[in-house]
Amino acid sequence: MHVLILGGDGFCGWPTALHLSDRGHEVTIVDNLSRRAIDIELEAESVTPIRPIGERLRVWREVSGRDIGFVRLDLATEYERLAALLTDLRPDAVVHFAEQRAAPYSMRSVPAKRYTVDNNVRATHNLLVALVASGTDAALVHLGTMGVYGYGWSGSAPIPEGYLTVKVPTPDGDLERRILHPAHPGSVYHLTKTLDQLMFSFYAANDGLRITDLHQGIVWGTQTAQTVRDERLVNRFDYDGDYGTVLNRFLAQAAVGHPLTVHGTGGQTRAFIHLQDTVRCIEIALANPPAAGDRPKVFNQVTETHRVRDLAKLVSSLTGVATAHLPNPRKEAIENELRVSNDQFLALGLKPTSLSEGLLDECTNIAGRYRSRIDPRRIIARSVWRPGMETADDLLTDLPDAPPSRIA
Ligand code: NAD
Ligand code: USQ
Repeated sequence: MHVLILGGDGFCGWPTALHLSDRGHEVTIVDNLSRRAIDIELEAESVTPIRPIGERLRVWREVSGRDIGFVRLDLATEYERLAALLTDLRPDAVVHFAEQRAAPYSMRSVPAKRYTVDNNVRATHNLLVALVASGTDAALVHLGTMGVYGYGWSGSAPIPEGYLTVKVPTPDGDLERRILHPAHPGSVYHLTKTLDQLMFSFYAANDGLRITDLHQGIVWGTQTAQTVRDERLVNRFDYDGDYGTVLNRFLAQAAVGHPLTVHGTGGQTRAFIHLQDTVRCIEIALANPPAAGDRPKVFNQVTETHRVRDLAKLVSSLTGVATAHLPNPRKEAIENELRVSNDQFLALGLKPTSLSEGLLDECTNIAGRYRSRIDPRRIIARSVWRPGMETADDLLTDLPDAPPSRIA
């Protein structure tokens, strides 16, 4: 199968490209390298020393004997080139990762809010129009987010996979309808993912596009079976206040003895998945597309749920580093329960990697090994959800020195 990986230079896209190439698929990466440009803007770097895309691809050829194509293209602004590419390559499948994906970055300023909406909405819409206009009959798999459902909305009922059955009272009795789960975005970034969902519903119904939307939880971990094959294939690991996600951030903080930055009480419960399971889920989704005319298929791509303060406690117990409760820069529920249905992936053969299996390896082989690359000034999250919200800068100066990390 020829698969286009849009956003294939990124944290999830790069290991997916290698995984699918290793499985014998023909792979072409499309990326505008905007994520690398944002690193320069934020003066923050991946903890792991990621190599330029050209070198990554040469090394993959050396270690696997397989070629991966690369096209530098901006999906949001280069529609004609995108349509021509689809006409030229006629891919069997397209995996769409190519969006600005950090909630804090999307809230940091007016230009960042506008960029996130312009980039994400236009990228997705250009792709959908181009698939139709070029007559490309490819299965489309998109990386969405658990955050489209919001947190705390559904009480103790598990969050269903994309759709909800509702009863509408009418004078003639109740009508039963299956509707897209109501959207409760918690950031401008998450808002763009809810808009993506509507676009998918429309193009599936109107044009018969075959679309799968993966509502993914927070991805943790860095490496997969392919990225470990040569140090020059190493995957990205973000730890900074905008792009670092909570568990990876705690691991990086522990590696340099920085107190673990729990926002508020740490009562926020979120869904997680290991990167190795992400690439496997995408392979499963590609093998099980909906039929033309079906509504978009939605999978909840998560394997575990955890409360933020419990993650901090776990990392603290592994490393000896203390926890700090900081003012929460976000506008989110202080505490929430979260139960998520993920039956479809389990039924299709996913064998989840648990936190207990992979965490120690991450501590030592990634965060510990590359700790000299961590800049403590990039750790505190400074993007605030509302002007005037308190940030942790002042408070941190009052913190006692953390005991030294036990990471070797
Ligand atoms: P990332 O920022 O590391 O990768 C995204 C890639 O897309 C980058 O290489 C970037 O250069 C590229 N890109 C962005 N806009 C583009 C455009 N207009 N044209 C071409 N390329 C463009 O992000 P990631 O962590 O790999 O996330 C990938 C996808 O998965 C995102 O859509 C994100 O919303 C989703 N997701 C990620 C997580 C997570 O924890 N990382 C969790 C749930 C969902
Ligand atoms: N948090 C802390 N301390 C930190 C960082 C985060 O307590 O140092 C808290 C946040 O306040 C939040 C939770 O941890 O309550 C999760 O934050 P996060 O930055 O790990 O995740 P989030 O902003 O939700 O975004 C990430 C990815 C995004 C993806 C989303 C999946 O960046 O691309 O869509 O996870 S989900 O959360 O399921 O919507």
